[in-house]
Amino acid sequence: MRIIKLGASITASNDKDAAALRARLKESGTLLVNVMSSAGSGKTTLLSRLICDLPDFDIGVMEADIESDVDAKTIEALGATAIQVHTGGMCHMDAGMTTAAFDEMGGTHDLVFLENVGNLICPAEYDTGAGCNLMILSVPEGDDKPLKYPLMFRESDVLVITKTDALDYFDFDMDRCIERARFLNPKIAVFPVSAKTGEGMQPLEAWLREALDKWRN
Ligand SMILES: Nc1nc2c(ncn2[C@@H]2O[C@H](COP(=O)(O)OP(=O)(O)O)[C@@H](O)[C@H]2O)c(=O)[nH]1
Ligand SMILES: [Mg+2]
Repeated sequence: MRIIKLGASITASNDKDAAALRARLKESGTLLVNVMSSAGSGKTTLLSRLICDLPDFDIGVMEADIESDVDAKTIEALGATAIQVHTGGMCHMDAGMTTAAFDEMGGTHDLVFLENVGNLICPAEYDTGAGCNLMILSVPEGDDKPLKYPLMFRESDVLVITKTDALDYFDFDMDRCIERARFLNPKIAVFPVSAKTGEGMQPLEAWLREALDKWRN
């Protein structure tokens, strides 16, 4: 298990670093998916399910956390390449940090997921160089989150609404949530899923396959 410690990029322009990484990823045909959500909403569980459901893809995962290596261990146990990134207290990954983590991971992969630091604020403010931003909102967090964290919903290409197996226990109005998200970002693709039961995963996986095809063409 490799753990690397990274501080904020000292490069003046994060956007420049992001564009450079994206160009490299395009060249190598690797789709980098930046996964963002609150802590505990289900990022690692969703990634674990995707790794098991997409055995034909070579998948790498960069786990960004302030501390610990539990998520990287979970991912590695499933047979995917995992690297744990310690952000040195930073609440997000920037493009320089993502590039360093990607270089450290090495190898060639079809899909690389960046499990960003858990919060709905800072990660939305930094372009990591990813080809796709995927955000997760879980049912227990509530359907009002698009109202409170609009930038995250605006910056995301995909919204995964997870823990749908818990819908009976929470006052979560799915239609209202999707309407609020689409008001902020009409183009956002929305997938209600349960990473626990597997319900709803198939359309999300089909979307990812298509996104990889588009990235390569
Ligand atoms: N009921 C239910 N629980 C889930 C689901 N996905 C994740 N969890 C639980 O939510 C908690 C946090 O999940 P985790 O993947 O570690 O979240 P992360 O911090 O965003 O990576 C764990 O107890 C998971 O078992 C789901 O689809 N349904
Ligand atoms: Mg996690």
